[in-house]
Amino acid sequence: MSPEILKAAFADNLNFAVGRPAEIATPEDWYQAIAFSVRDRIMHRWVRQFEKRNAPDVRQVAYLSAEFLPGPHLGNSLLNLGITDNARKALAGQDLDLYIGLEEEPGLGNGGLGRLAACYLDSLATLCYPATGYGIRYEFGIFDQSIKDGWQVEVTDKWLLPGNIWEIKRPNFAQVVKIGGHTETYTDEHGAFRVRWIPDRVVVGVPYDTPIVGYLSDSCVLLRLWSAEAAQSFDFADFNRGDYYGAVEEKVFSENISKVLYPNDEQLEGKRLRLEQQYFFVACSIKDMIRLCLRRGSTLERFHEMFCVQLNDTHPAIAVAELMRQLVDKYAMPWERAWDITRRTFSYTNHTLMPEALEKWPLPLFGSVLPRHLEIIYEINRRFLDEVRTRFPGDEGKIARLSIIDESGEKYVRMANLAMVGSHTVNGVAALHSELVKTQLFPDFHDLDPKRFQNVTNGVTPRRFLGLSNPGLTRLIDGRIGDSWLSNLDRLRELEAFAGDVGFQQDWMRVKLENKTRLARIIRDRTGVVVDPSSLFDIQVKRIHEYKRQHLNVLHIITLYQRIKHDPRLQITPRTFLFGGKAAPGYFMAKLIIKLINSVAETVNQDPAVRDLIKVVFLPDYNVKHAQNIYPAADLSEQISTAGKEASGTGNMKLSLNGALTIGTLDGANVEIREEVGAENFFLFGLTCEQAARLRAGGYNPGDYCHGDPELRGVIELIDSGLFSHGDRDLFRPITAHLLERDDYLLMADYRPYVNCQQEVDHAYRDRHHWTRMSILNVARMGKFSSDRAVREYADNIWKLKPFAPEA
Ligand code: B1H
Repeated sequence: MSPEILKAAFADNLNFAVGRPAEIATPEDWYQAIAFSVRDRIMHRWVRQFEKRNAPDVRQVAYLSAEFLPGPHLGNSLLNLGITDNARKALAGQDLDLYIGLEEEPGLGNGGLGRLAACYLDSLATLCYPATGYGIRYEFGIFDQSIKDGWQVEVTDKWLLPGNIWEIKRPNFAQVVKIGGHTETYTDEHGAFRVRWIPDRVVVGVPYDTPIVGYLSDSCVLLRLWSAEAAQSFDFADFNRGDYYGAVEEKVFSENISKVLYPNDEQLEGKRLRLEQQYFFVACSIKDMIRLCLRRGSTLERFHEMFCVQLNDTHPAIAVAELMRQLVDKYAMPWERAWDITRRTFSYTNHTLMPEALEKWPLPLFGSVLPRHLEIIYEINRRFLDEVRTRFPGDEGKIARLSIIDESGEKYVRMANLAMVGSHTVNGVAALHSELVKTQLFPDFHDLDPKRFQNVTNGVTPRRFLGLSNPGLTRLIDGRIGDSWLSNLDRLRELEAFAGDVGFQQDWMRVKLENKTRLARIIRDRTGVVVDPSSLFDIQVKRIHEYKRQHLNVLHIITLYQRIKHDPRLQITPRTFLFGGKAAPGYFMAKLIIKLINSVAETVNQDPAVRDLIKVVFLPDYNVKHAQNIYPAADLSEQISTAGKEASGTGNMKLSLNGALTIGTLDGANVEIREEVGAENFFLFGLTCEQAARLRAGGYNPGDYCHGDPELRGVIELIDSGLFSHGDRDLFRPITAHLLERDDYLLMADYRPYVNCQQEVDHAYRDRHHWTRMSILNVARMGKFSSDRAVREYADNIWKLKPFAPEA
């Protein structure tokens, strides 16, 4: 695609699609013109892809996820099409990056889980796998975060306000979804006993399609997001009675379903609307697959040969019951046959062991939204438990634990058990996590059928998270090993040969410094805090959660602060501590941790005694766009969750891929990152997950650690003194009291090892050549953490999916 052709395309689109000739065009107009031009270039791949995907013998994967966090499309699509440079040339003199930066990102996810789904779409497209991502087109995605007086304030995310060029509405593929009501039995024309569901509401799901283009692959995958609309043509009783407002109310009610993303990362929100959202997008997606299957002239007997369906956590797990309902109730298939097809269709990824995230629905609520599904689940469960009984006669405890229905008190439907029973494979997202899935989460299922359990360690796309966000490092790497590593990340290994090359190290340091200088400008513009780009950039960006232990990081900061105050001549490596992340709006402790970070920042940053040795910054509104500016500038990556709590983490991979060294616990994928980069290039501290379990079992007493460690005691006392809270001694008491009395996440036990390890970091950073060597080796050994590797593993081991042959 030559610069001339692109230039003409931009001009055409500016005139004909945007309707704003160059003389009066604003940067927003230019953004739109360029985006339209890029979309045009994607369209023909899309059309071809559609034909190939729906050819008779092609099996495709449907990735069902309540969340997708793709990030802004324009920059990434230019990169993946390989036309960034020519687009720049075509715009001679204009600032392409400015236009790229104007795009609102679709914040249709909370964090790692939604971003993982987006990385997988990028890799599926790049590797030419036939795939569709199915989800919800939330009108309001994850809230925008602003900080007022140190507290998080949530602001509605209006991502659709400027319009969304990347999506195409497909009203002709809309689906009708039933909700509520009751079931009836009847006898059909063949005299067979059947059930039908009489809903008390229906809503229409309208798909919006976004093509996700692969990297230099000629391929793309479809992201199909469902939006809820009222069923206007439906004969509402209200309407018939002439109750216009009643009917409008119904419309508003229907559209509520896809209105807003629940912002509770890893915390169950047992709300009716959330269940309706889950069912809504699952029902639309399953019906869409059935439509495609029948359209291809296939019978539903072969559904599982046409589609494999990956459940991204339990949020879409109702799909198991929905497919059964469709096959049995609508298409009159015998139960056994339908169940066989269902079990061959689904596989389930577990993303968390946190008890508060495990989805379960109170039975009455579930039954009132999905009466027919509840009956089907009972039948699935009855048959399943019969099998269990024959294998483990008399073991009622086991039966109670395996049951899809929790009957230990108030009754619940356990979505994880439904997903387990209805899937042929379950996988965890990092080696350690997958072990814990077997031993802690589903030991009884594991006894029953160990072969069903697999691991697929998460991966991230190097295109967005290195190629796009870190052009300086990308060019430097290209200069040494060529540019094929971007689609074959293992090739980064070739950098090992240059790890000790002083000239290369200097270039490496220069790029890092440029990235830090850029971030320092962003920090100044967005927060007013001035930071020194030559200081060590110590970064913790992720959702705020007690298990992720942002407050352990804060304890270290206060430790340094105390030391500096006690010893005015103390020399330490100057550091900039950067935090970013959103707290669930209802999560009191997480919000208080944000306030604590900001309060410590305020005190430390303006205290002359600190001599600018440390600076603390909370960068508001951490999202994909900001992440892309942050990762390239990191020296140190904080991955300090309590061992056994972080299923995988993916920020850990992105930071390391950008040359940050990790300080971390043996948790999630940290374990494998350390294995890959080498123990000598990783700052390890803290309890292992076995040690943590033993400590808890032996009666953990956090107060003992505090009392036995004067420095730690000083830190807690300083917080309680009101120094960081304008004399308010109670403000942070919920945090300190929790740490001293319960400390569920073992901060007190890990404090001393953490602080000591940070001291090693401090020393290591003084030897810049050695540090840079470690940084180069980290990048060189990140190949495993490409989402290309992860997607290949899913395709080979779980989906049994073949890529399209490359085009001639
Ligand atoms: C992860 C979630 C999650 N695990 C419930 N679980 C949600 C659970 O809105 N909800 O109800 C939303 C999200 N998210 C994360 O998944 C893990 O914590 C990370 O460790 C992991 O890297 C990521 C991707 O596997």
